[in-house]
Amino acid sequence: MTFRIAADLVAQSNAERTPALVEDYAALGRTLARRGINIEQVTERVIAFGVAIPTWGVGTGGTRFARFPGVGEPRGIFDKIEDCGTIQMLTRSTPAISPHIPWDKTSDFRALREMAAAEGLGFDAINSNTFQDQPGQMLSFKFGSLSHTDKAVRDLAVAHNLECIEIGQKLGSNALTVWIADGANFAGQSNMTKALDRYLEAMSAIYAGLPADWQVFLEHKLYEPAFYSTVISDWGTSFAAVQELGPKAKCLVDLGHHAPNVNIEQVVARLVRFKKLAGFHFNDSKYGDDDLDSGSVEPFRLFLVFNELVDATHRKAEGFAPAYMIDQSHNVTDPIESLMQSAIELQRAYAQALLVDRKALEGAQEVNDALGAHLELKKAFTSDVSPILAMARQRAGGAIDPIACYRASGYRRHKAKERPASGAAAAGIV
Ligand code: RM4
Ligand code: MN
Ligand code: MN
Repeated sequence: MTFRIAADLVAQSNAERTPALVEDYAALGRTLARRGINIEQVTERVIAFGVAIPTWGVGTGGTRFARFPGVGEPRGIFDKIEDCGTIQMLTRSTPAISPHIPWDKTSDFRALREMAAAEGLGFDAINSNTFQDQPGQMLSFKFGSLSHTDKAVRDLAVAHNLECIEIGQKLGSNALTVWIADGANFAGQSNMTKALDRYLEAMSAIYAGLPADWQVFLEHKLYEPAFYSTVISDWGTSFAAVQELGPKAKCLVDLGHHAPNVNIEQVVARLVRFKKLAGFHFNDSKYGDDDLDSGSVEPFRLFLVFNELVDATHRKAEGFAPAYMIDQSHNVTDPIESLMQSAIELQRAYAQALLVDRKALEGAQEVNDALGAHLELKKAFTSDVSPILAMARQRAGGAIDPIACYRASGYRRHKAKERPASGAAAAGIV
């Protein structure tokens, strides 16, 4: 038996915190009631919100300079599921995982699905990987995959994506996310038009292999690892591609994949308008694709993104059902703590967006009261919704303070012993 956090520990940790929470929640309820908001309705919606954990996010990330592994890191997909289960147990807001193939490959996908189900986890979009060569791979993706000049390489990349769909079906997923690293480092290196043509042709072969109830999410990225141009560089290219591919293709927005200062909430609004918003890879950034924890750098921007999402729900925008996933790299924190906090920050942005008085906002917009409209957003954004988030967690069976509870459990210390093959534990540091 591997170590699991005892339900008793959560109950005890909650019992200590309940009296203060009840008081804070009641006080916030009264404040919101004066603004015509029923706190219970907000709490219900927060409970219903879920975001998928990326399986690669529970291991320590790394930069192109170094990777400093932590102790007790997951050694494979089954350990990752255990960590994701722990996150879900304490936060109750991460009911799915987003796997990455071949990183999460196993000989027994049925066992994987069963283990995930036992942890209360389902499978969200499956991510393919043609940005690396796998051991023993005969043809290389060094100069591209779906847009490669050599048809044999393109075919290999298509076959990998079709295999991902097959695996996803075994896991109960219903979407494939395709991010390619294809691009160029030098002006003139690649014919930008032909590269896109080749991509579209290869992508339509993948599209043709989608089961009836599946979707494909195209994830654009401005640069890195290609630094002069990338084939699917921006939401414009992504949008044109999904239009050409068909109704099952949509655009995925990774918050770190845009040019600096791009108005991401506006991109979101546009994609909603054209029924092409696939969903998100949430993270935060200061400069580029930093993959920092959600809400840690620009919480107001995150709120503005959620404001568009709540607005779309409020307007009952047709075909609006985005997939929510986190895509982060944890280099200096315990990944489990970062992911729990990130899930909470996403719920926070969502809850704040739910507090926007849409009628008042629209009224101000209609009469061109610029400051009045802005203040409606600010009123919601500056509201401390922490008691709502904590109450939602407690009611859903989670921890009022997930990080305190996690730390008190000694989970990482136990995993360091159970998973000696990894990181510092292997070097005898723990
Ligand atoms: C990329 C992109 C993809 C992710 C890889 C690991 O930058 O964000 O979504 O699968 O990183
Ligand atoms: Mn991503
Ligand atoms: Mn990225």
